Amino acid sequence: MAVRVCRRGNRVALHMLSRSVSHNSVSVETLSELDSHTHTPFSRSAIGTFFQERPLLTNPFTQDALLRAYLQRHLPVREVCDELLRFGERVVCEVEALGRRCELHPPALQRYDPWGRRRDRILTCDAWAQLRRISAHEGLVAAGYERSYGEWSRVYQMSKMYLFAPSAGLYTCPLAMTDGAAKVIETLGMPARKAFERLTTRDDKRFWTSGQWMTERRGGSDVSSGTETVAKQQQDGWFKLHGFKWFTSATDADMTLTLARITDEHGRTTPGSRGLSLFLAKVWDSDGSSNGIEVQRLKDKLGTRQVPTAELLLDGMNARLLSEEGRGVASIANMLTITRIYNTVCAVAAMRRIVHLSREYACKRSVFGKLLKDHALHVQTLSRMEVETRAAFLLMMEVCRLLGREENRSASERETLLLRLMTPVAKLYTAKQAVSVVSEGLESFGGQGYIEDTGLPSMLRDAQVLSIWEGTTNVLSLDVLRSIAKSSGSVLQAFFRDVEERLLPAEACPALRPALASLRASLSALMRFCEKAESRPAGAMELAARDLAYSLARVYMGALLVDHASWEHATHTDVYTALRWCDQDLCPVVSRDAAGCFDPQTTAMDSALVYDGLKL
Ligand code: MFK
Repeated sequence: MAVRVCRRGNRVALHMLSRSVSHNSVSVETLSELDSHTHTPFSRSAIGTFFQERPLLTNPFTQDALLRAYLQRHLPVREVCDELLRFGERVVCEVEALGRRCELHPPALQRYDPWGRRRDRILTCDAWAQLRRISAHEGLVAAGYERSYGEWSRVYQMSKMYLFAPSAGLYTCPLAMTDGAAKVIETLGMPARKAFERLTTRDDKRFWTSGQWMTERRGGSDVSSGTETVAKQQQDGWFKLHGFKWFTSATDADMTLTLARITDEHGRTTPGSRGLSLFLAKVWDSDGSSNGIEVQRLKDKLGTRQVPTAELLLDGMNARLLSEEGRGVASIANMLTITRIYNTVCAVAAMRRIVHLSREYACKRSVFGKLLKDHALHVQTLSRMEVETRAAFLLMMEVCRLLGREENRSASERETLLLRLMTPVAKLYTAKQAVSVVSEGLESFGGQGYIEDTGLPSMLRDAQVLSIWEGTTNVLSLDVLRSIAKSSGSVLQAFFRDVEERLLPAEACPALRPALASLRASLSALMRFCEKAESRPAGAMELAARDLAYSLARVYMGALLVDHASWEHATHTDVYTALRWCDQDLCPVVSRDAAGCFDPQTTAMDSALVYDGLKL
């Protein structure tokens, strides 16, 4: 057997050449010629007879015991169950293949037409268009606004999204921004009713998706000082925007929300957050030409290759002012809440999908004389992935439930505070879990997990973005501090009360005692840590921000698992999950504090360690 390498452009094709040896004569055949020989005994023995069965994707709704139990407990409506069962089937039979096609046929930029005219067309594959149609018909955004299930509408909508996400080739990205834009328009009192109707319709001919253009070259996190785009008011009241957007996701969107600084009659702008206003603009005109936008290039990304992400020069883009002047960040924050919740849903869905495939594979892969599922150490690894996934699932659902209650105007003050606090906590924590669980999942397939055309590696690439876009882990940890400061600590009081109440029913369940004890000890330690916050030296809370956010996440997830395990129809598995979750360090901010990690001198030590040996 020999290998011939052909180079065409950047693509390398490997051609296997088979040498069929008959005594002294060697003849060289191509692979296609070889195919016609596959029934000869010799070629069969060369290939071998064993072929590993691949992991099979089956209906993700029927496979998900916790999703079904959660709905049975909180939303026991027959039609919801039937709908998710049907949709789960569609995901397997239709969406999965479309998502894969999007990965294999990434978008391209057609900058010029054959006659040299500038076009700036973003070309996406037919599968991307089909996912758009399915999203509209299935009401993946619309369901959040139809509110057919009252305060449970977001739980219903996000259950569907959760089934859709891991198969959908990142079409959840435009859907997240579309939902976020609808939320902003609704919160601002419907200043753009027609756009809202298009964003939330089930009619695919009328359906619009939206972008969210916030990131400029000076900063994706520091939006307030990094935004250079200016908006000049025109005589008709509209604005022309000039600037450069460095990362715009799903740039094939129909419209976008974006931030810019309004200039006064002398061309001056107000610096910082107070100078930013929110604008709505159509991206493309009806003839397909862009609205004063030049697409500089498409980004060459590690993952999310299915999604067109572009650098854009705004060169007189027509836009209308959506927010009050200077209220851009506060107004777009409503979009961030929605996209961060979508991020959470996608993270949990990615974990669920890899666990689904890993456990299925373990039933058919045999090594060292038995199936993987009969190797206790392998099953222990899968079990740990399952615990992470279940904890993340309950946190995701709780945030969706809180959002639904707020939108249905049935949220208590405590629930509103919890939604504000737990949105960044859920986003930052589940994103990190997803990278870790998906990575572990790939390993459970051995070398096959590293092979591109199994479809597994793209799951890890796509998971990696979850902790980056929509605010990195540290930026969101600082957002947690912002929510504490802005509410004068009320978000923490809401958190402590909520956890305490969730633990009460578990007292009647002796099996949960170790988890209960661990959670109560962690909660008390966390309260003491937070009480001392004001007396800490300047900068100490910022140093503690990430560990604080992790502690809030772990304690809350533990409380949700214990709450679920105390339910009258809970299973032994539910109790076991809660116990396993609570045997970790639930409150790293307290243990790290005890180790002196937030003392003033540690910053100098951290810096000395990081820059040890750096030659400038
Ligand atoms: C699969 C799903 C994925 C979704 C796909 C989406 C793809 C799109 C990709 C992207 O667009 S990524 C870009 C995402 N960018 C970010 O997430 C920005 C990250 N940076 C931050 O979040 C900063 O913290 C922030 C820009 C908000 C800081 O801005 P400022 O101006 O320094 O914040 P400031 O002054 O603290 O707050 C201004 C106002 O906003 C305040 O309100 P008031 O004026 O009424 O006091 C804040 O309370 C409010 N605010 C800020 N963050 C908030 C918030 N309100 C509610 N929730 C928040 N999270």
